[in-house]
Amino acid sequence: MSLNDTATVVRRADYTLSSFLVDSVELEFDLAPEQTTVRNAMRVRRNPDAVSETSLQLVGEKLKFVSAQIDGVPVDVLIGDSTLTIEDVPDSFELTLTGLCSPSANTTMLGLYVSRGNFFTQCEAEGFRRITWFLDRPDIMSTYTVTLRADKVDYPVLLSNGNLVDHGDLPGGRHYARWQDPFRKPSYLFALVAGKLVALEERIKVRSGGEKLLQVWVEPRDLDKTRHAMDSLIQSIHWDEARFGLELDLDRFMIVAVDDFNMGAMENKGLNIFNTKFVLASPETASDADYANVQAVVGHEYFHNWTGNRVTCRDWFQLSLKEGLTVFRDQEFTAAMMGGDERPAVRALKRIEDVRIMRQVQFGEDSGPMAHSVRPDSYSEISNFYTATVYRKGAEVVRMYQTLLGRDGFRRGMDLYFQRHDGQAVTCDDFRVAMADANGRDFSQFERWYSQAGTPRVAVTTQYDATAKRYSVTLTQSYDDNNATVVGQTHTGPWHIPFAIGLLDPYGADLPLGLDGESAARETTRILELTQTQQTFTFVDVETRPLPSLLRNFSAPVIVEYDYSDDELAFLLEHDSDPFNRWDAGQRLFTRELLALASRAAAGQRLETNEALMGPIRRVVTDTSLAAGLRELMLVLPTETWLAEQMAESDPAAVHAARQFLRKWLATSLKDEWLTTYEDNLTPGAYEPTPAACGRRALKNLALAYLAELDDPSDAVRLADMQYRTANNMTDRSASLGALLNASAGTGIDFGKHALDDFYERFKDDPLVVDKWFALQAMQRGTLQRPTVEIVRTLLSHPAFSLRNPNRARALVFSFCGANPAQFHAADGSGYSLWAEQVVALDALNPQVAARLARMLERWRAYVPALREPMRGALAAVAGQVRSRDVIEVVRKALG
Ligand code: B3K
Ligand code: ZN
Repeated sequence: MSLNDTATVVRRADYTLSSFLVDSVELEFDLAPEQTTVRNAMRVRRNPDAVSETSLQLVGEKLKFVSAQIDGVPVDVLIGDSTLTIEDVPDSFELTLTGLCSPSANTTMLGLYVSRGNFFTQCEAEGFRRITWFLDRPDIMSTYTVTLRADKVDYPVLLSNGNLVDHGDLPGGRHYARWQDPFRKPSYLFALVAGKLVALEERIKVRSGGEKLLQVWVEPRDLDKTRHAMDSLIQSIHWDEARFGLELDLDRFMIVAVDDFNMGAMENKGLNIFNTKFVLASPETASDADYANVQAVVGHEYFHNWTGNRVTCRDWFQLSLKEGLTVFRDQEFTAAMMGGDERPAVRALKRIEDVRIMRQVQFGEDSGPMAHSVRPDSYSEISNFYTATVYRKGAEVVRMYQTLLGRDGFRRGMDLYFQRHDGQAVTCDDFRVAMADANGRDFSQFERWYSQAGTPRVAVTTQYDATAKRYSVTLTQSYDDNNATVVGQTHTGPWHIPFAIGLLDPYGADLPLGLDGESAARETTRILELTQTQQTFTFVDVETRPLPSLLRNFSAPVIVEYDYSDDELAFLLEHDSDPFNRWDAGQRLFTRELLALASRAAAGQRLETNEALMGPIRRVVTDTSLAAGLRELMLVLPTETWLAEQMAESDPAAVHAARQFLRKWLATSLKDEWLTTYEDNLTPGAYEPTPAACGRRALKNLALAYLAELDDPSDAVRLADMQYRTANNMTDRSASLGALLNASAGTGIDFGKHALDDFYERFKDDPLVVDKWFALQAMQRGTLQRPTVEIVRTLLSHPAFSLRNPNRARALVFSFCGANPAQFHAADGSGYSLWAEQVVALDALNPQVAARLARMLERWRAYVPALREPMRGALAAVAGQVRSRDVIEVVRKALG
């Protein structure tokens, strides 16, 4: 395929019911790496609700046809490029198809493939068609019985969805296992695993009294790293019972870890398959972030058992129905595990982290050529739509229901949703209507959150009438539709925006808020419902001019525009009772300062310090009454990527200069405070991934990172050396290595070599830690003498590097291209050449992963002119060489 071919575009508006249904599927696998035989016997019947067709057309890819029978009688079939058609089929029949696939030749990790000698599957979204011909669409729900046959020595463990109903030996050293899944499911939830695996097992009782078997399957070398995943699974099961009344519906629930996996994990019914990165954890090898991710992803996949599996999507345009909802559920789960409602400041840590990603990744996506609504209208390759918009903005949309309805109202909506749709394949509208009906609300305008792409802006103006003691807040929503026009999105009217607001008195205390016409003053945070383009809300009995705290807890995925003075932001940073907005005020201050510095840097002017900033920051550094984790988040500067996006024309070099300048100034001016902070936040004793201990480690390591910025980094080097040698956990060990690499880049003295070599030697047999070793080097600051691109090029030839393993590719190539903007966007275009080579190489191996990498240049139009041309050139070069639908869609949209 070349760029000039018309790629097939699938449109939401074209959805039609399938003319046939598949009630049951019986699959038999004779597993062998080079050639696996798949026998597929299905009960098919005409769909009484759909247009009747005489012929049955199934889809299948990369399959070799062997035979077909209808009700036991051989039948002719027409085999197309990716179809199998049978003419004149009866109304109801058993269709048996036998075909061959080649798991060991499958480098795409979609369908049936081999990883480290074991078999795994990945079927979402359209991988089942690489296993057998089928009506491979999510609204075809069937029951599955699966028989696996394989060599007993090489594949002692044989797993599939549901319950094990039979197993035994076969002649020739082979054996078999038969699995039956009692629940109807779409084909994308099918899974099998076969190989040399062992399990950590636990039996638990669920609320209604039944006993369940839980298993975490891994390679034998990893068994000692499964406890945290098991604990997370048990926590998830209990939380879903308590919060949503949803119980585990199978007798057995399995998680299997695999080294080669395109994404995080997959929620196959009863047999979740996970990237090892989101299962394995031990203090020595997994960081605090890894521990948190394992808990969140285990939760996410488990929660899909109801939101996704019991109620699934009618078509792939409805993906956010399950993904947005399930991300929201995992976010709430994590927040609850961190301390729940009793500890709002700790809960806020989770919220801040999620919003940081929303703003950086999703807002970025919204303003680029891949912008789409939460429920997209068309796609060329569905794999490209597993995006921040579908997942994270989708979760914000679900969160807004809860903000508008309260937790009880949201629960009523969820209950009605399951009452109406359990066992069905439905749409985002069905979910919205359940929320509305359960609460007697009209959510028709709310539908625009699903259909309109783009980030709304809410401009705020205020007016205080001292005599009448009235304070008016005018909210005006708008939308920069430049990009929408580019990507062909239509904008039909204002959004329904829940806008949380508080008012601070001159001492920083919250005012009780009463709106005009209400009898008594009420809560101190109010949710204003903005439904028109402009609305004014008037608060009464306001004794003195207040300071507004806007969009508390990020109550809607919008950009707030309000002209705060620096002093007002400093005041909010110190006093706001909403921890999220406290943090946000600090970020606004930093962003303002950094953008001013960046424009001076871009103009070749001298960078100067702004002493007014120091007071508020010093107060945060020294405020030991604040949770360490929150202090750390408040003291981390906004990322270079985010800052570059705030510029009229992104200039990564200027942003880097500005951010480094501010880091060095903060390091120098607060040196004693950083040293004290370091000493005060040590975490002696056994490793614990609790929020308190993680917070202390984060703050301590931030202090170390600042100290490494000093002209004379000897304190940092001394502390980092010692920390490296004595660390009993990966967070401390990798942070000290990072500080040493950074001090080296600042001074030109190689402080890091010894630790870097030691790190590799120590962990070379642990792939996930070797990934960290690659990533740390790819993300390090480069120097004129040694740009990072050269280090990355050298590492591409390292014996431990392979583009075939997605985690390894992400660790080295994605970390460099996506998380080291100053080096990636080097003026000589060296980063872009590397990017282009790797996209082309990946395109031939693994289109899904290639397309993710391809997206890293999609926003080329937003950059300064000197970078635009080389970026466009790299995209054009790639466009001429790639073949996959995945990458072609991305580069075509990017080039426009
Ligand atoms: N549902 C899967 C994602 C599948 C991605 C397919 N390209 C994991 C998840 O979101 O839980
Ligand atoms: Zn998901």
